[in-house]
Amino acid sequence: MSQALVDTVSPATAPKKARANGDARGEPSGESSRDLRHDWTLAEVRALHDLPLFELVDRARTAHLANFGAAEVQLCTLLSVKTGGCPEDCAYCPQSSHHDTGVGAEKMLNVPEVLAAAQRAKDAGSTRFCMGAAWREVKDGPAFDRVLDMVKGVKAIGLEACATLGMLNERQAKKLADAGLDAYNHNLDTSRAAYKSIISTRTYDERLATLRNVRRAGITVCSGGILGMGESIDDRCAMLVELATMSPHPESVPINALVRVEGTPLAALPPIDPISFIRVIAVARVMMPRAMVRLSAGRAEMSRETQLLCMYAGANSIFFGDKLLTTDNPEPDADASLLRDAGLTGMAPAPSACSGA
Ligand code: SAM
Ligand code: DTB
Ligand code: SF4
Repeated sequence: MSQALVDTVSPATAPKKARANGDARGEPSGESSRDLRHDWTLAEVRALHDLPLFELVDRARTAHLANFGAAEVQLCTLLSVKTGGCPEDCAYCPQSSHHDTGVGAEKMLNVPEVLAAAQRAKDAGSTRFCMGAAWREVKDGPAFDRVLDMVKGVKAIGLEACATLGMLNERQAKKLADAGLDAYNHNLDTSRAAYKSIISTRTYDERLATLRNVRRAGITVCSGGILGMGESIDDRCAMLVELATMSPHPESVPINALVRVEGTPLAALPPIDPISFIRVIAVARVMMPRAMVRLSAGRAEMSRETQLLCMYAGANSIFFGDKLLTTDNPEPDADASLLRDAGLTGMAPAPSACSGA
């Protein structure tokens, strides 16, 4: 990792505008202001989506600049702490035991291994560390207790801690909150209507119930979806309506482009058109102006220009590190060059991430 990028995330480069949504600060979202809407209809979101591209991007940029610094991008690192062998049948996922992808069931990582990776991520310039497990749901017991220790350790290093472990009840969410977890990622993935063609082993309502449990425990909500799974434009808009009619809005909205993995049922789909992808980023930014819109999986197949237009249209976070969970992400040096060439800087750590609490 180049020293120049590490330098950009020193507190001296703290954002001109503080992140307004309370993400990673353990605060309730600051959602009292009138510019936040929770009553979006599919028809108006579709109209927004279909605006001439530059008009849509202008609106997104205005919403972005009202809430975030113009040039700041949060760097986050992902780590799969329990890989493969998952009983769910998510059609996109290389870790499902229903698909023959070459990703086998591995042993869970131990706490020191995870904390060593978290320290490396911090040293490389990341301010958020997200731990993923190929589980249908959290089960009480030693594996969950180990995750709690991982969360405590990641916080002690001074990073925002995020986890994505599948479904969760309220008591388990509370335990994660007590361990210091800042955010829980649980994606809606797509619209309610399209969901059934992607996953049969759990319902959309179960996903929403997990998100409610996360919210009730005081953990910030990270929820978004995947584009390029054969969904319609209305499906994309309907997914954003589900998210933006939550009150408060999710603090984080990851938008993934499908990583087409050989052996999954979606492997032969065409890649999503970059302009279609950028439109969804821009619509998400307009609808949820204070959320972190996270340009997530799929960047390895995107041009530099597509990625930069996503950031101009409101994406302000990327996964940093050469691997996502099981698939490739751009090399850190390539990302450092991308940000440097565009005059973008890594976002400074949120105060709570520095406390070691
Ligand atoms: N097992 C947990 C769950 O599903 O909630 C957590 C891990 S799961 C891998 C986290 C998210 O990764 C999924 O909800 C999905 O949105 C995303 N994901 C998985 N495979 C993907 C792929 N091939 N392309 C893009 N995103 C993917
Ligand atoms: C999210 O929305 N995308 C990340 C994170 N949340 C956990 C996961 C992407 C996984 C891509 C496929 C893989 O690497 O296995
Ligand atoms: Fe399992 Fe999560 Fe992959 Fe679905 S997305 S198969 S729940 S690891």
